[in-house]
Amino acid sequence: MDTYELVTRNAAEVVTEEEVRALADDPDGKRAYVGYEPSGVLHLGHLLTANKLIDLQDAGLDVVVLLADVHAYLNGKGTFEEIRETADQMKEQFLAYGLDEESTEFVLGSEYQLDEDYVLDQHELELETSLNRAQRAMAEIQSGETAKVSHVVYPLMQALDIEYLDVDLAIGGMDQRKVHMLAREELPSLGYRKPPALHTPIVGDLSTGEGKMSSSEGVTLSMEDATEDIEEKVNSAFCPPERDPEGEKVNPVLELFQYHVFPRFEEVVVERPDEYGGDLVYEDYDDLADDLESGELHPADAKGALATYLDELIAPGRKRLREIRGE
Ligand code: NAL
Repeated sequence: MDTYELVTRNAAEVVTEEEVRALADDPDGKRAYVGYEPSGVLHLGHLLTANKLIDLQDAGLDVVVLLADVHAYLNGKGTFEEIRETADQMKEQFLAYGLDEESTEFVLGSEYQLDEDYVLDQHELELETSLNRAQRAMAEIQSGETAKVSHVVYPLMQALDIEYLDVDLAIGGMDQRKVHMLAREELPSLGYRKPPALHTPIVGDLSTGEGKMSSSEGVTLSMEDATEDIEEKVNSAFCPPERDPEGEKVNPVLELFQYHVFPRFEEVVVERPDEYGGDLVYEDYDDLADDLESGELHPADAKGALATYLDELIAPGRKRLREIRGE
């Protein structure tokens, strides 16, 4: 796989292909970043962007992980102290998951977001941006309840962070795209660069295949899940043998294979007794998806293999979390 392919595989959107190609052609010393509101436990949504960070490290880029404590505070996630405490746990789980320690820099937002230079730039962005624009940028991030003034400050700070962390590529789920578009439009008016961005897909809820999978709504998997929890959730996951004719519902079992399993394993073995045709071995996601659709691969067998691989991915973080908690 060439570097550009590795950098962009499984991306839902690349902004722009030309800019990202230039980075892939010369990755040495280039920095990509992603930000997370600190939370005590990582779930599959975090791991999907983490897989992209691992791709980028394999491609030779350095990675910056922003533990966005001030953003979590602005988004009503708890007291500043509570949020701070979870940031370190989050870092430990990312490292256990497989981010390369040498080429990953973890930064707390509050390390620079309260400095005078930053705050004055933030206020300039506030002056440059309409309320409507900032609200639209935040619409997919904020989860529902009445918008507060903090919710329009949030996307402006997220945009400004791209400049302050001196990064060459912004990574995020598709729910972050409007913040990145705002950054591309507004940062140049402060004399800063227009940042390239790469967006990962949002994986549907495990039980229905609809909406976004997150810890707050629907069924997801997290670093807290025991092997049996993973088996149970995967076994009850929505997995229609045919693709939805209207194309509306996605198949979460296939999505998990595509975005979580195949990027991290050379091959996927689906174990089957000899009387059902024996083991199936896949090196490629499309072959597995084709077999599921044709009936060659039964959903129950696919789910069994999926649970095994997901458990293997989650195991090191689960162990680390238990150590941290003294369990
Ligand atoms: C991501 C988040 C918060 C702050 C950031 C700052 C810089 C870069 C990325 C950032 C979290 C993200 C979310 N908005 O919805 O999870």
